[in-house]
Amino acid sequence: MKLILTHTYFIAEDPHEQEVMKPYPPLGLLYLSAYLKQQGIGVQVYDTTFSTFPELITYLDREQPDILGIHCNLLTKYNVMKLIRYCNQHNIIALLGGPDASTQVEEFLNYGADVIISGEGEEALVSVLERLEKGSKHELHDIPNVSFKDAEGTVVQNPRQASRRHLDEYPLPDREAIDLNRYLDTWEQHHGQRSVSLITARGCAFTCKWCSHSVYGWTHRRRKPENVIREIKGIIERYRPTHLWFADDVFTVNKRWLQKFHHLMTAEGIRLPFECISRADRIDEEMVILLKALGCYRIWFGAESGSQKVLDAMSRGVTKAQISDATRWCQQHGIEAGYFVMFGYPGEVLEDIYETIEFVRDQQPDVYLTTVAYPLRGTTMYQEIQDDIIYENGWESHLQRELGLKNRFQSRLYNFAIKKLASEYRRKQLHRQNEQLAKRIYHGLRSAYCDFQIKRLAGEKT
Ligand code: B12
Ligand code: SF4
Repeated sequence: MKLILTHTYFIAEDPHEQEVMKPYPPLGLLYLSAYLKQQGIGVQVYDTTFSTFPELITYLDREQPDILGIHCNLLTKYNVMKLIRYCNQHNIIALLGGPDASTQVEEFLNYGADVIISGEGEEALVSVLERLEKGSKHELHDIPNVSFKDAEGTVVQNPRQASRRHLDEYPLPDREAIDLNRYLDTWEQHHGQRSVSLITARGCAFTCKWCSHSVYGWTHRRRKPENVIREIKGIIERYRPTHLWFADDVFTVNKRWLQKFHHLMTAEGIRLPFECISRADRIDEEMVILLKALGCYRIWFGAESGSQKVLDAMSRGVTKAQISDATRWCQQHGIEAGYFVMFGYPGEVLEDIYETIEFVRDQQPDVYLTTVAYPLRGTTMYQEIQDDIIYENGWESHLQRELGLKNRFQSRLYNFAIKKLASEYRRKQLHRQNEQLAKRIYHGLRSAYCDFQIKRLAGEKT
């Protein structure tokens, strides 16, 4: 049976990414492709990032697969739905996987998907393909992590089972299955760098309540440093990158691993600029020095909130003092500190919002990104506030991040909070540099205006 894997994320439909232009390929699909090929199963990957929906359809019309494997994440649901319809009309088995499919099994099956694999894909996918080759898509009862409809049309969700496979047993991602140079060229054109992403681990055992664990649960498995270095050497030889991104949830989670990785990379004479994500409680000054020696130039921290009360409510397990220390170590040793900042977590009140603004302003990370919290299925946050979620229309007409929450401020208030933060941050930066009085005055006025709006909107909850 002919299998095509795809993902339905199109830069052409993403105005935000069109400004950022730092695309990365769908690593999950590349891992699946490598594993299938290793098992002697034929597969093609259609990478949609630089394509369009009509081009994808033209390709499918031409290739006429028997099975279409679709990666679903939060942003791509509507396109996935369109593709399910296409599969239904063309007698193609619509097989879904990835984080968003894993938590909306019933809805996707009722919409027309044939099979859903929740969690890690490799082994379940091979079992499903073997079964489809011989039998029916309605008889998959004994394959863990698989959901489908039986012959009577009843949704069957087989039990979830975490993979115990050591990650080094999996082949390296099949980057040759797609045109990776499109990514590298885009990076080069917009940022003067050629960047490749890779992962050294799967899963995260920490308990931040808003974070999706739909694929790997609360498990954590790391590759051996030797195996990672083999991949890096191959990437360097084949793609000549000038930049790497370790796309792990928490790259610095294991100090001994990092020490060994540093030792081996130094012995190999490999040093490439890279960025990664850490946690302020999983880093110390010695690790910052090692990271710098390895080429790290930016570390992202989930600072999230300047209110310890909110951090604790998130079950983040990090203190403000730890975030402060980590920021200082990074900046002292020539690494940029990046923050993820979250507004609107349930229970956050106006004082917490102001504390966050002040905290980020005073810490002066080199860069920061903001989000307004949203409830993802399967998360503890979702379970805790289920009754507060506002479903205006049916499942088909919203993305999970578009859901409103009762007992929270209006989204306009958060927009002003984000603007106020930007002005406060910039004003402090200019003040430190003792520069541009006119701009400082401008940001002071803008901040005061946002303040006025925040206080005006604070009385109106959703
Ligand atoms: C790297 C990363 C990014 C990168 C790169 C994305 C990319 N092109 O790969 C960037 C920064 C761009 C990004 C952006 C976003 N991300 Co992101 N990201 C990640 C991260 C940290 C790693 C992804 C990865 O490579 N994993 C490793 C591979 C091997 O695992 P995998 O992709 O899950 O694939 C396995 C299984 O899912 C399954 N599988 C996957 N696809 C398929 C398909 C089929 C047919 C089958 C059978 C199986 C299958 O098999 C694979 C191998 O076992 C994950 C968290 C995580 N640890 O996975 C979050 C994560 C995927 N991101 C998430 C989110 C929310 C986003 C954003 C929506 C954030 C935002 N608000 O903008 C955007 C969406 C961007 C987009 N382009 O669509 C959520 C997804 C939640 C959800 N329900 O969808 C995650 C899970 C983070 C979290 N813990 O909450 N992200
Ligand atoms: S936010 Fe980061 S540290 Fe927290 S659970 Fe998710 S991946 Fe782990």
